[in-house]
Amino acid sequence: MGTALVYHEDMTATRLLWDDPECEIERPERLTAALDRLRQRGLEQRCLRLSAREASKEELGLVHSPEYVSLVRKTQVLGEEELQALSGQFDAIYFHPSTFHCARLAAGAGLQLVDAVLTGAVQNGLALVRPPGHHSQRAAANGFCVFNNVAIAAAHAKQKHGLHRILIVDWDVHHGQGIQYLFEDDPSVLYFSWHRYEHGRFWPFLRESDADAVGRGQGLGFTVNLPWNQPGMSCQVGMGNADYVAAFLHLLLPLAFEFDPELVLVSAGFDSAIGDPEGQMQATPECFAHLTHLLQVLAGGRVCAMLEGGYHLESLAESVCMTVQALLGDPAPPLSGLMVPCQSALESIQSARAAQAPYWKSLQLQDVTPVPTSPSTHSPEGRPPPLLPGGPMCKAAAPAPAPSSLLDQLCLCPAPSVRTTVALTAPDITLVLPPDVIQQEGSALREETEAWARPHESLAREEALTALGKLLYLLDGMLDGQVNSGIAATPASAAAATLDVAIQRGLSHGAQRLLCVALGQLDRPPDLAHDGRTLWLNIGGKEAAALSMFHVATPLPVMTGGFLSCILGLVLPLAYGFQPDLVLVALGPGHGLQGPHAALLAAMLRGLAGGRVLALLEEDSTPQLAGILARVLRGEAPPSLGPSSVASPEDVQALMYLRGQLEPQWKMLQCRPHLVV
Ligand code: Q9C
Ligand code: ZN
Repeated sequence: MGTALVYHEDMTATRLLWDDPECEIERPERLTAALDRLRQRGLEQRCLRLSAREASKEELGLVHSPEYVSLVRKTQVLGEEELQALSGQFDAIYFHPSTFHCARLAAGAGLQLVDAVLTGAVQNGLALVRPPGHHSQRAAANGFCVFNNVAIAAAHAKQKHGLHRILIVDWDVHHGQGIQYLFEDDPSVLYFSWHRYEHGRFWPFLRESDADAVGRGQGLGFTVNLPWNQPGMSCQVGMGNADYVAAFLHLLLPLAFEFDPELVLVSAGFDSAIGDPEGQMQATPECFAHLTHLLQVLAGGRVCAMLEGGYHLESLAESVCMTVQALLGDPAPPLSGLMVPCQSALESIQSARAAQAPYWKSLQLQDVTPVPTSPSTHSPEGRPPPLLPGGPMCKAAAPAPAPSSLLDQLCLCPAPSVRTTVALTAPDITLVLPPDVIQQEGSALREETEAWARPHESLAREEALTALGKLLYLLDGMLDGQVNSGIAATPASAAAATLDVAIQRGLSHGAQRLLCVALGQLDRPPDLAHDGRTLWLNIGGKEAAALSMFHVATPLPVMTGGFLSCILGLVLPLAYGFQPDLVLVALGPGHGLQGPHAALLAAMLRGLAGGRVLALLEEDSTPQLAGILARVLRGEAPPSLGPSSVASPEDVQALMYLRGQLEPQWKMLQCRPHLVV
């Protein structure tokens, strides 16, 4: 459906006319650097280019007072000294004769983007704007912000499009207190912001930026603040990829799924990226591809991002490219660095979860229930299973590369030109496939296929061999980088053996770390080596069991809420911690997943391994299931699940038990800090 890029060159006009070290970082080159890089990468050309229009007086009036709008209008005719004097009445603000025009274009760009998405002209988009907006208030400019672009867009989406639930994700490194004030009593706008806080010692130094500010009146629980405090000595300088992903998995996304937004607006500031002089954080640009990707599973993929801060031109340009790439549906480059959230981040996440727990069912069960000492479900031996010995991460596996110095490791891994291939035999499959999903004709050589099949009785039949040949051919295409993702089918009786061969073939043909998510009745292949190269995760086992840190089984959750907590609380933390370079998802006998659930799982797993995901289906799966999987694997948004039921007590128990077992090895599972005794 496409991605809009909204821009107008006039927005480069506003600039600082006098000396002010605090304001000089907000300069015109921010826009040109981002746009130039999008062009260089060929990303701008893939977007629907929209020229920004000015927001009208009425539109600005959706969130600002008429007096304030007139005040800003008057700056057009002021001289430099008057501009400087007026600027001094606000905190961290400069006015320029072009400010009014630029700020109206910035707000108008957001309105155009929302209109394009909500009328179905595009799926999503980015507005490249300045001045930024999230600090600006009903009658005040603040922190380089004149009109509150994102807040105006949200109010417009409610008023002109009749929306009832809008999620605003503010990943800028500063607290968007302007947005918070404008919607703090409004339950139709869920506002999430993480921000550098340092216990109140970081700008804008507000008490109401802390985690216990959760909204007022009808809006209680619809303001979510995640303050980043000074990391301790055990941590690096600022928050990094693992901290950001953990905040999404353990705080934002559970609430967001429960909220079930119709639209996601992003206050996309990139001063939260590495290199930024304001934020001093550590997250690399690829992290923004992941954050964007994770948001695209909400609201049927209707995501509108608008630029806020971001003052390191190189970091800003890369991060903008990563965001646009993700919006376009390209697979996200793997994240660099150890995926271990720092203690300070976990403390923040835990205190935000505790502050929000009274208002959100998805947080209640998990945080109220203490970690069980004796699980309700047992490993086959009836006692806690032995976990593999070893250090903080999977030492046996090739460790993820350590982060090298700052920006010198920025690289793009170009997506293969063929995104998704299906190796399916059903004659009516073409009817449900998008036109650019290739239907594979080829098969692996007969002799080779037979050699792989030989150890397995269930692969002796002709249908099983034919299916295996197609699967091996597809897998080779993925491992050689010709194809990004794919779907293969197998007769139900041969599912386990086919999966076994796929794992062996993947490992022997270049995969360093292979994640296998097996749904339904599929056992871990008995001869699979315990060398840490394969993480086996069975969803659909009889009981929750962690037989080693690389062999995890959990029952299939019965309710949508349980399914979501299983994905966000178990599957994705393990997957992000493991950093696979190949993912196999097998829907085996009795998997019981409905299309939308399977699509959500596949869509979220696509964030791993550079999108190299091979889905294995049973031959008698419906064409609809194959179709929906093909669409999410090529980058389309999964359908939204609708309001989610709560997790059943059994689902919660299984998750709690596995967390207790696995947290010491898989740090991404943690959503609270260690207790220091
Ligand atoms: N060193 C935006 O990012 N100065 N505004 C803070 C602390 C003001 C940031 C000084 C920063 C405003 C949109
Ligand atoms: Zn900022």
